[in-house]
Amino acid sequence: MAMELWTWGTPNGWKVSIMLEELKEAGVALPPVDVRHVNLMNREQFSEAFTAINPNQKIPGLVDGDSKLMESCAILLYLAEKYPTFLLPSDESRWEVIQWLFWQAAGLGPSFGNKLSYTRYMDDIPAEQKVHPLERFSTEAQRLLRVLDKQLGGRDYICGETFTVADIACYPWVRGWKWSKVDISGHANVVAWVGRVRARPAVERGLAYGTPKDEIDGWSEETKRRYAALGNSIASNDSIASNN
Ligand SMILES: N[C@@H](CCC(=O)N[C@@H](CS)C(=O)NCC(=O)O)C(=O)O
Repeated sequence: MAMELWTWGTPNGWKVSIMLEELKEAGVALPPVDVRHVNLMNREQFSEAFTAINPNQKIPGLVDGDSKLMESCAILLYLAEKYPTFLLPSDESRWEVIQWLFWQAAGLGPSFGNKLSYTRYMDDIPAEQKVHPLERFSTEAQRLLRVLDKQLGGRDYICGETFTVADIACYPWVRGWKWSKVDISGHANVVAWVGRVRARPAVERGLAYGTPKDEIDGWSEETKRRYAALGNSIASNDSIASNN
């Protein structure tokens, strides 16, 4: 029976699509995956069909037989437990991986996500009301990057030499640093890790769910025009180091 992945091309969605592709790359014979696109621009996350799967009305959602799952990191754990591989080790390092997974869910994701929202999407809020949240989430994102940079010192991946679900959870947010305007360039280990993770074939395939292949690393002119036509402003990337 096919699994259903309800998703959209955003960081929390990419966590699950990267996971599915990494499992395949690791030799797991997955059942067919039926990808259902939940268009956030059209507010499809609030549809009855999606709400029945994810009462929190945020992508991703996974349906596997009678199981309906929400929360990207819970879905990563579900898939990792159902299909055991190096992505969630079974030795003593398992809890190190799980703690970094929770660190992402409770810290990195919300900070980058909030910074992104105030930087790019909340056009209806007066600029002066954005000053405090931009400062707060920017400062916290930089603090978290220092933690990640230290953890990555002398390691290829977050929990050592092996790529795990902790990397899968953190990468999609960090890779979008130009979009969220969270400058990672002062964190050399993080910059090297982003390049290392991006080079994995399964990561490339996972990022292509819901995103044209030639737009994985940047929007085409046509997509920029489409977003602009919908009334979304395309802010420039020139001021990444600022809190805007
Ligand atoms: N904690 C949730 C967060 C999910 C989330 O915020 N998804 C975003 C896309 S990255 C979303 O659906 N946003 C639409 C909305 O907030 O209405 C998870 O990890 O799954």
